[in-house]
Amino acid sequence: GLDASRLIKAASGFPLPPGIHFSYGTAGFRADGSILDCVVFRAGIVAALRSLNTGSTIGLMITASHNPIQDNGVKIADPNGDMLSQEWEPFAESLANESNLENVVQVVEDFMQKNGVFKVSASSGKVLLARDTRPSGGRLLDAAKQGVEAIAGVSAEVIGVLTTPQLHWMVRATNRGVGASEHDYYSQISSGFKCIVDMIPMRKNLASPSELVIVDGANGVGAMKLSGLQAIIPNVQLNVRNCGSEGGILNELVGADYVQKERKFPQNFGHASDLTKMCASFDGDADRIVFFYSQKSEDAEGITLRLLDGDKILTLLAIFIQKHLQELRSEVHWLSSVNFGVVQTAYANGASTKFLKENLGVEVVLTPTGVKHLHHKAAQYDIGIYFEANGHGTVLFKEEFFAVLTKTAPSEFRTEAAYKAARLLLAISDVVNQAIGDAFSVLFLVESALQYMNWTIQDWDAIYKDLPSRQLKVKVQDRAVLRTTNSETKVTHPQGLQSAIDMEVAKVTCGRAFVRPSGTEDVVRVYAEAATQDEADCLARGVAIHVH
Ligand code: 16G
Ligand code: ZN
Repeated sequence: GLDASRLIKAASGFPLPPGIHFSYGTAGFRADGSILDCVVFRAGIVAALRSLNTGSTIGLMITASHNPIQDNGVKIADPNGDMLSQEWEPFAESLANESNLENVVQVVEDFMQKNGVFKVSASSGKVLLARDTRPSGGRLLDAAKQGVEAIAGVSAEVIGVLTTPQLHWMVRATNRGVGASEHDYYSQISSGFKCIVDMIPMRKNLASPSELVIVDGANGVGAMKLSGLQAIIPNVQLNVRNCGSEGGILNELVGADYVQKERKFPQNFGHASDLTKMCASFDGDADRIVFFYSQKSEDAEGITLRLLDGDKILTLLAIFIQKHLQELRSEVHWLSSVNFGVVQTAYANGASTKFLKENLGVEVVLTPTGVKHLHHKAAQYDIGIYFEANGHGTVLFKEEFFAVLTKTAPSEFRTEAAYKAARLLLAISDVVNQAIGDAFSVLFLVESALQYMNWTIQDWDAIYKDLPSRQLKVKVQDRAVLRTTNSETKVTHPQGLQSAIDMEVAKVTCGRAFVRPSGTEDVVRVYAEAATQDEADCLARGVAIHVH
């Protein structure tokens, strides 16, 4: 059972700030770092109980991703390295908001009873804890540790500063019983990358030993940790900018979120000397990445940004993976039924979805916004790829299919090409982070795919042309009034809103629009796309008026 006096004693050190409601949003709790001690302490309790309940190691990460430096937050990683089970979210939220200490014990006991926390599980548990580079991180990590240790039988292992995906990867590796150190993480990515590059059929440029990628580190943990890979990755030369030194501030005018939303160069980019070179931008905790390059233009500055977002990344990876999968399917009859699918959200540019369906013939499904939704859907395929347009995504291999690839003897593949395809897919599975989207993994997977296919970033960009789009946010009295269905593509409440949107859409060429309540801000978001930028802008404005 629960040691109530131990819990109360520990909890009394972390009083709840009055007058604030903390909600477990799309990706955990987030707020100004100065008011989060109590919430983080209690998230430590949740992680400890989850560890007892699953009999596995759990992760707890202190980060606020792309938010400003003074913010912070906490997310919990489940045994497979994915996000905390949604069934536990209401518990995490009610625990975080309980103002009476006696009731804290009651909330925990009720939940434990209901879920048989101690029945199905181990008598001891373990939680791995890490944080990004935010100044409030050290103090909050300690609060989380005390929360974990408030539950008897659970130990806290503080790893220190990591990217979010590194922590998720370690949780997954620990529970699979394989090497789970930071060094193991780097060597898995680099050996997968080497394997892909070694199999490149013909190299165009044997004279140039390496490709240059310029990285925007968002002045965060990604810039700092990338050096661990830089040292052991062949064939890629990295030039990392916005490392957090030289006065750069985390996420301020830098990072993937800034580049993708504002369509602007991050600081220290956009120089004439960078023209046409491949650039990549991480977000503050390095679980997101977008690519871009600079192109000569006629306007005042003379240089414009060409963005390659999550949809373009997804499409590139789908082309690369499908090529090898087809080889396998056609040569090895018992693999002919292996299925492959991609997962997007309503924000995916219509041109990407059309290309995936019509040109590649792959199955495309939509889910609501939020990584957990996409991840679970992608996990249903033998190989599933998911990406949000904002650059969060990864590739998942179903356990059974992965086992077939690893266990089949070379002779059973019949042809050399099929054997090679199997090895390539295995190498891809090493480079990707199957726990969660990972800027490092995606950076090197994209780079290896481009090298393999002998493409430049411009070739990649030309796969399809994005439809012009516009996003707006609208302040409303109560965004909870708005309800959606069909993966947020249609509104059900308030009544009449969907038909008003339909009327606006009909006014423009190739129009598409939807609205949804934000999960992270007190606003309603509007998305519109159409054949021209003017029409997309006009459609977004028209829809926004109906939302008010
Ligand atoms: C969170 C989600 C992200 C989503 C965004 C939408 C995770 C790890 N992050 O940042 O996937 O795109 O919320 O924000 O799930 P919104 O609801 O405010 O539009
Ligand atoms: Zn992030």
